[in-house]
Amino acid sequence: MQSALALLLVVATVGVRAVPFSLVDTPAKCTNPTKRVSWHDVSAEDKKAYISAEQCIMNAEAKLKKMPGAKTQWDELVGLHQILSLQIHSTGTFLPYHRYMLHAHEHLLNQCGYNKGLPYWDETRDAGNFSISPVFDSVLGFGGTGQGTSKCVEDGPFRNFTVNIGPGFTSQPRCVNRQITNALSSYCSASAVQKAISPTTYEEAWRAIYSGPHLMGHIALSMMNADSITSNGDPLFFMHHGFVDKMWADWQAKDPKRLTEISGLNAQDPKVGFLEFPGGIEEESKMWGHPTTEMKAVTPDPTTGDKGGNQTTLGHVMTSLGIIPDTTLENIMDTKGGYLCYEYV
Ligand SMILES: [Cu+2]
Repeated sequence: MQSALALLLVVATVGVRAVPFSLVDTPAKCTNPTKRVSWHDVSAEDKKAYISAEQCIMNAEAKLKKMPGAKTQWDELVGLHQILSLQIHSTGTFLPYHRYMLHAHEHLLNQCGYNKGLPYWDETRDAGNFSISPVFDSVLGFGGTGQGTSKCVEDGPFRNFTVNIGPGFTSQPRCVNRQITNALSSYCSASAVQKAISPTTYEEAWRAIYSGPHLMGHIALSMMNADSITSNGDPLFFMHHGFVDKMWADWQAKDPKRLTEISGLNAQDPKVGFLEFPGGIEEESKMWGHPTTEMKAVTPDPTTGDKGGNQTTLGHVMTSLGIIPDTTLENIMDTKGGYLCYEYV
């Protein structure tokens, strides 16, 4: 009986292995996770390497020719966020998709020679007084608050840099801009984070993270005029979203069952749109317009992998339009699951 069971297991295992994967992402084992370290604790040498890799992405010519208006690889990353913005905000895919996008960003950094773990910004350490944070250093950071009416960042490594995507669903060359409001940054405190990751269901947790420290951080930083569609034009966006991703990872770490727990819509309900704005998509489009025909032509079907339904499932297929291969949501649930292999320290 036991040997029959063993045989059955062998057959089952071989059977699973024999299934051809249509997606290029057969998870390997994660034995030595890379460390994602807060910018405070990154060495000067690694900060320089990260910044110069970021500049390399910004200077690299666009190669996918899919994101309308993109001239550089940075523009392609911003264009990706623009094209998917009505699917990945205020939905169940918000946390997983931004985790996947950090991974796509990491791939571009790797190609530009940066091979350490992705840094992030532990905002709890600067909450209430963001402007003193080392992330705003003009040499070993992202430059400070913007100047003049344009709020262009005029110091630091990105001061002369042009983003060609945005605002909203347009493609107009503009500076990296931001505006720090210290008072609002207190909503990114350790206690605010604890509150955001205290819910017991994924549905409540993503909403608490989204509307809590995630949203408040965006408002406190006002990156790219706080444009919900293209705020990732500011490289600081990825520091903030590492912080957001850590919140999800910390929530998941409280119970192993949470590594398979997913729910929520896979695209915005047009009547609701962004949770933080009233009126739904039509009303909100007065701020940033509509996706253009060219954008619509490359916008993925948000139900792909979700059996055609509007609810996010583990089978949900995430695409970066070619920056990295498509993958399933299941593969990115665990930051140490093999497809991904990192941890926040
Ligand atoms: Cu986003």
